[in-house]
Amino acid sequence: MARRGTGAVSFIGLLQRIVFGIAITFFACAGALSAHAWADELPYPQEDIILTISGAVQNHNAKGLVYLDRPMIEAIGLSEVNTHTVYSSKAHQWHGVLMRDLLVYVGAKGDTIEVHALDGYRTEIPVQDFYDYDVLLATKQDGRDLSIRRRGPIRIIYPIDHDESLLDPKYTSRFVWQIEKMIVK
Ligand SMILES: Nc1nc2c(c(=O)[nH]1)N[C@H]1C(S)=C(S)[C@@H](COP(=O)(O)O)O[C@H]1N2
Ligand SMILES: [Mo]
Repeated sequence: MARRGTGAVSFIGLLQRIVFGIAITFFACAGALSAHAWADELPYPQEDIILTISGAVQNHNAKGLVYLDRPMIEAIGLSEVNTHTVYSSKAHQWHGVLMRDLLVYVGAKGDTIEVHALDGYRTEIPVQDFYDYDVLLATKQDGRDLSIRRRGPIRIIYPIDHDESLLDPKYTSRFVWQIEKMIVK
């Protein structure tokens, strides 16, 4: 009787160990999987969304795309450039994030960016431009946040005062203002 009892206890003990082992394995795998999923996650914007990036992007904060607010864009790292735009009468001081840094942040895997503006304007920009030149996605002009009225909330600024060849219409059509959306292709 005592023997059978011990046998029953050790059988239950073995069962417990097996169940425990399976549970440990399950949680370890689940942990590894969620850690992997987490690596692709970007924080969700806390303020007004001013830019949506979709298409061939590896990092997301919504299904298949990235929403960004001004603080998120600026947190990538602000650079500064002093330059005219195509038709401006004087040079301005621009602050913004380098386009190549923004593309790294979202994990862009493509060679072209389709840029859409609030006025319906749309154009394609080769990613190569962002490695050939310090192209900014500007959030500030002369120290002030860009408003829609002042061609914001964000606009692309090429350093034309530093390289005259950028005044070619091939490039000037890429100086998109009032940007709302980018699609990586
Ligand atoms: N949203 C938007 N961006 C745009 C355009 C436009 O019509 N809408 N025109 C483009 C063209 S063709 C040129 S030459 C430059 C002129 O920019 P600027 O007036 O700021 O110098 O803006 C570019 N960006
Ligand atoms: Mo233009």
